[in-house]
Amino acid sequence: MSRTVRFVHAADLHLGAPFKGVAADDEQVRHALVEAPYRALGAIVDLCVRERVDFLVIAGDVYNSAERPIRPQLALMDAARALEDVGVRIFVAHGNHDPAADAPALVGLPGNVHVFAHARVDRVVVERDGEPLCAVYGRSLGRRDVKDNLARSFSREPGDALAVGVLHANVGARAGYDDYAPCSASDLAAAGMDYWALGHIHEPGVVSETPWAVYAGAPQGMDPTQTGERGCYLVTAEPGHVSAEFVPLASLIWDARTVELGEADTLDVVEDRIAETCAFVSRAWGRPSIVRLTLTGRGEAHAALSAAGAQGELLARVRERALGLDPWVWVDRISDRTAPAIDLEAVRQGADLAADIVRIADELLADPDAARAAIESLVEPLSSKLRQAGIDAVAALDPVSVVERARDRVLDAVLAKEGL
Ligand SMILES: [Mn+2]
Repeated sequence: MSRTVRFVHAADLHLGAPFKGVAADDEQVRHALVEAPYRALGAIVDLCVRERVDFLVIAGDVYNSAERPIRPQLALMDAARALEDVGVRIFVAHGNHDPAADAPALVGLPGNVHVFAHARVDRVVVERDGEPLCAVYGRSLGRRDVKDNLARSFSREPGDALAVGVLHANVGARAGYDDYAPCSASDLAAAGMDYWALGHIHEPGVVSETPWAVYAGAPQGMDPTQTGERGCYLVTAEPGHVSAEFVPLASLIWDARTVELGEADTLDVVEDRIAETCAFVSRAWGRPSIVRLTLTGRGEAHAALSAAGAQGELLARVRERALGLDPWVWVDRISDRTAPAIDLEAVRQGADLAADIVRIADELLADPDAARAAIESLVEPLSSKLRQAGIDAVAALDPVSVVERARDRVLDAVLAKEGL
């Protein structure tokens, strides 16, 4: 009889999250945002069924708020019933968003659900064919701002063939997250678990492999900063050996891209460049996505974008084009970080550092042989090695464009320092 345990580790579902900070006036986008956490829960259930796992653990923040509105509670009940039908148990530890104390239970949960207590660590033994298989230890946060080190209250019993710990905690004082149930990786190691199923940090990631301690991350990115793939972990464990595989499940991807507009001179070219980026995002994820764009580069586009009303029109037009993609892309925001084109003639007339740079470049541009010699002198220390490798590093270069690019790069740095 196999002693191998398989389970899904999820966390931070935030059912009922309002998605603050996104101004999506498109009905399709708003609907996708509201539904995304529920779709993630549905995808977790599908994964449990497909992989025929023994159990599911949810390491806190199942609900987005302590009030726990009715729809999130019904959604968890539906998920639990679906898993009860296939004999999968669910272990839930509450987190800082949905602390265990004062939780109004408006909906009854089926018998396959175990919610961990908050006053102490609970231990539940999962059996197979009447034999103990794995002990699951867990502790909920009793209130939002728990400052105690709860990891230290966990301790494996000597007879456990396998032990899994479930906790919503900030391990290693991770910046950007509230320091609730703070603990260190060595506190986790001291408890003797084979696998720590952690919640709280929305970025998925492995904290340690000895023992395994993993943040599942939110299965659905919750705001524009939670970019990229999100999901949960599928864990396979037997005494002495654990492996964990990240499984992507988000129905909606947050993305942030930079659009370089150096060569773009007019607004229509800018629009096409942005549309190309959106088409790339659509293809890359293969799912609906919400993107924040930053426009960069020095050139004529800056003047076009600075014209009255230009950015509002541009946003409306690219939104419409990106929503027409399949899968669609919603452009949440466009930030203009472009800089004005450099008026070389005006700089040349000056007597400052920028003028010196332009004059040195002018001399090289007037004499392409001198430019080529200057570039050759740069690679001179490597010339014999390059020859041995059969590479002629200079022949393929156009000295004029090398000098122009170098000039513009240095001027960019100088002018940026002067705030231009
Ligand atoms: Mn959370």
